[in-house]
Amino acid sequence: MDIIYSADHVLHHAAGELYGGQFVPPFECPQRIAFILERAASVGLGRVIAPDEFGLDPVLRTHDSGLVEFLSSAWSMWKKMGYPGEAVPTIWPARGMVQRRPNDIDGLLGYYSFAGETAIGPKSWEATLASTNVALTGAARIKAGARAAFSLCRPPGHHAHHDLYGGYCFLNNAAIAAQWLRDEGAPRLAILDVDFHHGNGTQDIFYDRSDVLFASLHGDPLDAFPFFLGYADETGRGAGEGFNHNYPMPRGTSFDAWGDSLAHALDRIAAFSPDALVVSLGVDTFENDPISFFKLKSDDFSRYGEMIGKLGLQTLFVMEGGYAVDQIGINAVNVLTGFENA
Ligand code: 5XA
Ligand code: ZN
Repeated sequence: MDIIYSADHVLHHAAGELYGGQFVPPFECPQRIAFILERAASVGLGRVIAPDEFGLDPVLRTHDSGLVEFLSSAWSMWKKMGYPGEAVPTIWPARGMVQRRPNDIDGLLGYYSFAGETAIGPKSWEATLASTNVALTGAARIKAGARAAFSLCRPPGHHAHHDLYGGYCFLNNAAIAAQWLRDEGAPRLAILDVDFHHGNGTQDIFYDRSDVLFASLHGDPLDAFPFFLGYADETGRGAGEGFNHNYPMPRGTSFDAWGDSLAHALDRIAAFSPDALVVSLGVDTFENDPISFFKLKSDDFSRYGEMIGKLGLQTLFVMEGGYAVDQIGINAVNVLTGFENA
């Protein structure tokens, strides 16, 4: 399958994130993508293709214009304050406070985010747009009839809500790609999120809709980021009731139980009979991932790629998380070769 890739992802390279009370090098780093690309080349996965430019219109079909305007101007506002470091939020409109958009950059960072680990640097916005173009170019391959495409996105996207960023995500690449396919005439889309973390942003974006089914397999939010969304009883709202499926799983989950959840989610997707499938592909379910708690082994990624392939749907894979950098290439590419061998 074709691999869509932009070297501009390196423009976003935060100096650090707050983790465990310390400022540490971010787990979400440019080397992740280099390892995946290298592994894809070594197994001959497919051609590497540069993204096309789609402009902001497809982004604004999915995201709030206030968020987009904020993300595009946050760095210059931050620099005007004379701050020495990167732009990170330190205050949020929490319970009991007013949800009112402030003027000041420190207030805006909190207003438009839901978590504090995602630093904005001088070129984060450029990298974000490139990542979204990578996803959209993959979607265009699917529209053109390709059986599958791999959008090697970075920064990732599945945590980004309609009007919130966080969890290393600024714009929701998978959601934007799915909406674009809808707008280009596909009546029904399914999004399967296999990242260790719940795809809270994707859920938020499609929660009221029956034309995009969302299924997410993830660490139980009682114990895992993003903590405040991703429970099994979140099943959709209004017209969207019954089109949102969460599979939270406990610490130590291995492929036996994880694969059962996947089989269940795939049955639901098959019953929905979508025109195409978008997979939010995070490989932080791996047993050695430094910030997650599932126990999948490298071979398990091949097994589940094959399960997804057996659905027989046109499938766009959109890269999300995965922080065991030494094995990220093997694990991500195992999913894709498993899919192709189905
Ligand atoms: O899928 N999401 C992630 O891998 C990022 C989690 C960020 C936790 N602070
Ligand atoms: Zn993740």
